[in-house]
Amino acid sequence: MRIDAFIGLGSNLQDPAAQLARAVAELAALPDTTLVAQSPFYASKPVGPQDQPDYVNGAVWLSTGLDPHTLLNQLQAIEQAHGRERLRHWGPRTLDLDLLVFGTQTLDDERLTVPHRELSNRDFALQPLLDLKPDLRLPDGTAIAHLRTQCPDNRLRKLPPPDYP
Ligand code: A4P
Ligand code: MG
Repeated sequence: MRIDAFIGLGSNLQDPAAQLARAVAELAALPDTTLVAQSPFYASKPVGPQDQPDYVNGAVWLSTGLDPHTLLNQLQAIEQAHGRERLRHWGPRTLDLDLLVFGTQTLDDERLTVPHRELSNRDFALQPLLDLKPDLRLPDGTAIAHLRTQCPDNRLRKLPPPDYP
């Protein structure tokens, strides 16, 4: 059975928009998975430590036959391939891939909390989800559109579509 999975992408090092564009292609190529849609990219001010560059954020909608932990393994392998170093919590990174929503499933174990625990506080994750699917809801029925009206404003700026080679 295939599940609609929504992945948040973020980067603030080494040409962030290019990191995201590459990651979208890598996500589209995952086994037993198809890319349904990709959101626009947004520039945003860092949440957490302020002594780091602005971020570029976006999201993709995947249809996948992978289970959530296998999908997380794949996300972490892509992060590693982008030279991700885990130096500081909420610190700068070449690529962060977060599993935001996985169908109507709720998970909370030592490796995975889904929906993502910070989702409702982050316009840079909520807005791309809204772009992808304006009627998207969390498993408890909460509309993403409602969360977007309640969440702190992080000065999102929509970026022009990247130039593809
Ligand atoms: N983990 C648990 N649930 C999930 C999930 N749903 N998706 C675990 C992905 N991973 C999940 O993540 C730590 C662990 O979370 C993983 O090993 C996984 O098992 P990490 O990426 O290694 O480390 P981190 O940076 O300390 O934490 P995290 O949670 O990724 O940070 P965030 O919450 O993603 O925040 N500001 C702007 N404007 N834009 C951003 O994208 N990102 C961050 C990072 C801070 N500020 C930002 C942005
Ligand atoms: Mg992460």
